[in-house]
Amino acid sequence: MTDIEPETREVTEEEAAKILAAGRRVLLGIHRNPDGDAVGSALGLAHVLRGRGADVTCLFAEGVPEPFRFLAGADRTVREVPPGPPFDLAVALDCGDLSVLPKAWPARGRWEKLLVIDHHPVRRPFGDWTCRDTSAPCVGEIIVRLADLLGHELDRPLAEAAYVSLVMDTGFFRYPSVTPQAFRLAARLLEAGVSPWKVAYRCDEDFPASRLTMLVEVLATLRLDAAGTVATLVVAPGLLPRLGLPNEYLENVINFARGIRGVEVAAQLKVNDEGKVRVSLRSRGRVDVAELARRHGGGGHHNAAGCTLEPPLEAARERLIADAAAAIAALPPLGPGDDGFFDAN
Ligand SMILES: [Mn+2]
Repeated sequence: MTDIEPETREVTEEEAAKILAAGRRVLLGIHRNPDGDAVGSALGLAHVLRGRGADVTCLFAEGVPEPFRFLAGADRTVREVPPGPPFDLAVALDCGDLSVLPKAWPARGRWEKLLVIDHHPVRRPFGDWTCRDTSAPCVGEIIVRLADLLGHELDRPLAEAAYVSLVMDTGFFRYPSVTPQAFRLAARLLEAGVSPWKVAYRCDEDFPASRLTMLVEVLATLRLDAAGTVATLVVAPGLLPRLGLPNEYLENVINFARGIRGVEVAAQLKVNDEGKVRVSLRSRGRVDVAELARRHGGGGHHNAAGCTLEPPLEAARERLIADAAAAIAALPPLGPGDDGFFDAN
C-alpha cells in the first residue's frame, strides 16, 4: 500500500467514537511483528464493535503470537482479508507509520476510510483520521476510553485485552510511560475481572524450553563497544526456525543487554524474512533511540524503537554502533553526583 494520506485529520476521541459507531463492515489491522499492545488493542476493539453488531474482520497477517492466544476473539482473526464487498471503515492500531502495516494490508478500494488509533510520536501521519494520544502508555488505554464513550460496559474480554496492552507496553508497570492514570486503569481492569497472575503467566511465564537455548545462543553474541556504552546482540540467521521457536519469544531479550551497567544503548539485530536487517533499539534513558531509528526510516518511543537496515548484518551492526556511539558522545556530561539515571517518557 502506497497511498499515503497527506490530508490526515487529527480527531478527538469523541469524534473517533462517532466514526467507530458508524462502522458497519470494519477491518482492524495491526503492525508487523505484533506485540501485546497491538494484539490487545485490536482484540479489545473487535469485541466492542462486535457487541454493537458490526461485522468485524481482524487482520493478523502473522497470526496471534502464542502468549496472547488466550484472549477472547484470538480464534476469530484472519491472516488475509477474505474476498467480499469493501469495508466502510478500516482501523490501524498501534501503527506509528504506514510502513509498519503488514504486506497483507489491502489497498484503498477494499476499504473506504482509514482511522488510525495510536500513541507513537510520529512525523508522517497517515490515514483519513488519526486519533493519537502520545501520553497514553498503550493503545489499549485509548480503546477503553473509546469503549466508555461508546457506552460499552467494561466487561472481562475487553478488560483482559486492555490489561495485556498495558502490561506488555509498560514492561509490567516498569517504564516512565506509567502514569497514575495507568494504575487507575489497571484498578478498573482488575475490578472487571482480570487476574494479574493469569495474564503474567500466559504472557511471560509459559514458554518452551527451547526459549532458554535461544537465550544462551543470542546472549553469546554480545558485543560491548564505545567504552561499554553500546551493547549489541545478534540473532543468527535460521536460529529460531532451527529451534522451532516463534518470533515473539525474542521479545525483551534485548533488555538483558540494556541492563548491563554503563550501557546507554542496546541493539538487537536479526535478518527478517525479506533479507533485511531488523533492528530493535533500547535506551537506558539518556539517548532518544526513536531519533536514532528515524534516521534509518524507523521510529518508536524514546526508550524503545526499531528500524530496518540493508544487509549484510555485520555491516549494519557496525553502522548502528557508530551511530549510537555518536549520539552518546553528543550527550551533555554528567554533573557531580549524577549517576546517569534518567527518567524520560
Ligand atoms: Mn503500543
